Amino acid sequence: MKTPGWILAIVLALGALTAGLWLLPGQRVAAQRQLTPAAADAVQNQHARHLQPTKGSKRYQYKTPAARRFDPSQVFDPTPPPPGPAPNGVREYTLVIEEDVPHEVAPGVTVPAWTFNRTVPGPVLRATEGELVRITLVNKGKVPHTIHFHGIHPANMDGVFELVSPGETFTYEFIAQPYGIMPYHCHSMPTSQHIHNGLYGMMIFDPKEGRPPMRELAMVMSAFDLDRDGEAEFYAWNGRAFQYADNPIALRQGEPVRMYVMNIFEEAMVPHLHGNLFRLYPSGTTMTPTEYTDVKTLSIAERAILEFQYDYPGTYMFQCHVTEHMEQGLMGWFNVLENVETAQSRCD
Ligand SMILES: [Cu+2]
Repeated sequence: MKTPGWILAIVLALGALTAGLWLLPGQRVAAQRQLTPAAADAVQNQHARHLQPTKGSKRYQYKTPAARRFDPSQVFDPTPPPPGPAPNGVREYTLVIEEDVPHEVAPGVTVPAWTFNRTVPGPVLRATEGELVRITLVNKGKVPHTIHFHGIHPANMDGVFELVSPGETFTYEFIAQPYGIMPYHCHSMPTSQHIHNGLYGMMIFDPKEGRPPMRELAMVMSAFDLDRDGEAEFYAWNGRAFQYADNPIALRQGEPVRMYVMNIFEEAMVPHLHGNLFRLYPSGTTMTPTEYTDVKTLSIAERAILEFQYDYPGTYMFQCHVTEHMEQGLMGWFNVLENVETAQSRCD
């Protein structure tokens, strides 16, 4: 009796499938892609490696707004001091350096940080272009420190040569110029260590004529390499990984927002808004936006003003678009609340 062709076809197909299952993984890929077994094994290994979670994502993934894990009282207030003229044209600040201040860098992970006024980053300093800025450094640490300010000022106010010894104070004086976002940080050697330990912050110089009033946010991007292996474990907006994921920032629909952003870590960062684009003012040193976009690569110590408003209510992520940085803490949520008047006018 002759076997029907369709049965033969099934038997052949099953045979081929079984043979395929018995081949070594490398040979199977080789058969599919016509690679040598060695090359196919390399491809397999590559795939296996790419499926591994990153160092940070093994420990944490971003949480939904409901999963609050950071103590709200520990959250760094993203609102900078308000703009406006200083009394008598003089802006005075005192920055106290302390070492080994407990700092919860991620929920449940506390590190000994070096701090200006006990926070990482240090407080946002603000002045109007042309004002005299007077900043007193009090060193309560065990090693010499300085403060180096970005901006235009004389060499003896640059915070590089004068080391302020433990127990001593030093007063810096300079004119706030030009307008823009200026970082400040310790410049004591090894500077990489002093900055990495937490001695950095943002300074905002407002233009004399001021910028249009808006809701304002000041956001420092940084990272923490806890085991000092050259690879950071945590990345953060304002010094704590995931703090604005656990405690979202509430905005109003249609509310104009000005976000001052600075990267103080030694890797490029890419601030990115979801569901929106922003007008970009590089370094904050211009009154006219140069770009309308949703990402901006900030190189080391680079900063920018982002201006935007949300047209639709809802929850939106703001993140670093370096995805590993996002997974390791550099993300948060805007909760955009519906503007009742807007909703009403839409119904009318
Ligand atoms: Cu220092």
